[in-house]
Amino acid sequence: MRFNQLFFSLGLFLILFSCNDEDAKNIVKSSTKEITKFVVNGVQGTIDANTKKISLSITTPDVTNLAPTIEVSDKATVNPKSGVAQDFSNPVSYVVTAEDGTTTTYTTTVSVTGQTASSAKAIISFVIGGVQGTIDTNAKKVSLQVPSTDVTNLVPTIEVSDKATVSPKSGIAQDFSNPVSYVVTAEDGSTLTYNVSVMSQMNTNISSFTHDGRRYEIVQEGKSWKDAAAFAVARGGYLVEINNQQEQDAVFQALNNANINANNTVAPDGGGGAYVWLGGNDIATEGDWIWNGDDQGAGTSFWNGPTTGNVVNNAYVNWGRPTNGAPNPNGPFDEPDNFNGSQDALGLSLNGWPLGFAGQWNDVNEGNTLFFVIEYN
Ligand SMILES: [Ca+2]
Ligand SMILES: [Ca+2]
Ligand SMILES: [Ca+2]
Repeated sequence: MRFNQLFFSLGLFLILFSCNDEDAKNIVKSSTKEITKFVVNGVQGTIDANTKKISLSITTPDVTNLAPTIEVSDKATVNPKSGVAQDFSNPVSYVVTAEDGTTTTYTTTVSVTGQTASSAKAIISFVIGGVQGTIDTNAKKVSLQVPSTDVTNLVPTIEVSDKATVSPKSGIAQDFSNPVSYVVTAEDGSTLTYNVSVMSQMNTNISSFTHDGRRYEIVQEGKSWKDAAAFAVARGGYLVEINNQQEQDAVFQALNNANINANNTVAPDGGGGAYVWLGGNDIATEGDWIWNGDDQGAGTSFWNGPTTGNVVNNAYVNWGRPTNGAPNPNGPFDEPDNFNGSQDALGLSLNGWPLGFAGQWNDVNEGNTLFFVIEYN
């Protein structure tokens, strides 16, 4: 028994000893650790063995959930594993571990073919203190009224098109005493400049009324016709365009209720009477009276010719005349007389003049400093 036992132990010892010896001598573990193939959606990646970079371009626009098929050197492993989905919005690192435990890292970049840089560069929203600006995308203008009296230090929150940037940036305080230019740059580098006008709502010379679902403002601040139109546009409106008797009556009634000091809005060339500006003029072509309250130069014609002219397309007119009450579109009218050859802007009389009654219209010189009425859509 003892003999057998000894032999068994010796044999076990020899077996163990000889195995260890063989391992050490003959088995050298592989240090090879390369990615040999990297495929996403059937597209084979380009593998740079020196820089350890893999790049490929796919047509699928969404790169946030792609599962690549990866092949590596014999006996090596890769992490993350082949077939496991990854978000390729940014380059993804793959660590390859060789049989001998050494590692190397590949960086994989997936791009989307056919995707051109965006040219979108609009201001989508412009907000100051909770007040949303009115954005005119054609004119590239933003206008808003804020409750504060001081506009010298206001912080706007600006939203622009996807992938576009804006300068000055959103959240940066600006002095809005004068319009401020904001440049929006699209992803493709193209730019657009917006002009932003901010006005204080506390402008005490402005009162408002509504008619037929529309808002109007009476501005008791004397301006030339063109300056008045610019002021109206900056507020998001236009000098009032009176299209029918109801609108005429609503505007005239509101003017009568506005406690206007007639001495502060006089047109000397309009018989010395008091007037407010309406949105009509014949500045472009003498005798061609158009509604042009935003002063964009074009508008709907409502009268053609002098006092003996004609209504255009059944438009409403209320020119000065010998009688009060509702106008007869065929006249007779005493205006527009283009007095002194220099009356191209439309005034509504507050207190009558030798050739018309209060409420009626007179062509007067556009340089007069008059109050005015703004209409909003
Ligand atoms: Ca109107
Ligand atoms: Ca004229
Ligand atoms: Ca006149």
